[in-house]
Amino acid sequence: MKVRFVGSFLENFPCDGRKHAVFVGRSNVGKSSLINMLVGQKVAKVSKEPGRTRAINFFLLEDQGIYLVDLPGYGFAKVSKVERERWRAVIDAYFRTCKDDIKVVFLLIDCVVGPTELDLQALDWLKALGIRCVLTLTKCDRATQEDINKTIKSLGQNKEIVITSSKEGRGKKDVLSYVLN
Ligand SMILES: Nc1nc2c(ncn2[C@@H]2O[C@H](COP(=O)(O)OP(=O)(O)OP(=O)(O)O)[C@@H](O)[C@H]2O)c(=O)[nH]1
Ligand SMILES: [Mg+2]
Repeated sequence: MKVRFVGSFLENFPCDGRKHAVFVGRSNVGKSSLINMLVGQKVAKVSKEPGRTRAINFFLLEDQGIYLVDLPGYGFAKVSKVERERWRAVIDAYFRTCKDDIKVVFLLIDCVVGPTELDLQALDWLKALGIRCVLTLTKCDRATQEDINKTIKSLGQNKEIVITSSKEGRGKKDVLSYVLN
């Protein structure tokens, strides 16, 4: 898949008529890893240390003309209140200005941890904006079937759920079908 890093943005986001597929979730949940797994290249920076992605990173699928958008993670305790507020403002500005370009948001949830309070708030907020959300369970290679069932159950009647492991390539086809179709 031909993919190009377009840039890191805090404002003046590339809203140019191309569709966006957006990856959202708490710090360290595996957003950047999932993007790399989908495109089959290490384009997004992955780190063991949470809070690695510090701006909104755009990657362009060149043949399809679709942006993959990697958001900074939320819920990272070590980030100061001021910084947290700054991220919130950037993310808010992104969704409000680019809303009509967004095709789908993948809200990533760790399979073992399950949905956090912040995940559920993010889901409500995105739904209120009328944005399509696909709940994307991550790191399934670390989870038992019981963990997976429990997490799915705790998501209630949310219908669009995909199960992924960036480490093992699981869920690639499912996620790509939302991105491309
Ligand atoms: N076992 C396993 N580990 C994973 C998987 N996906 C990501 N990780 C690990 O989880 C850590 C965080 O991954 P990232 O992709 O950087 O997470 P992120 O959501 O982009 O984090 P921020 O940029 O800080 O918001 C890294 O150590 C990854 O190697 C997975 O599917 N399985
Ligand atoms: Mg990241």
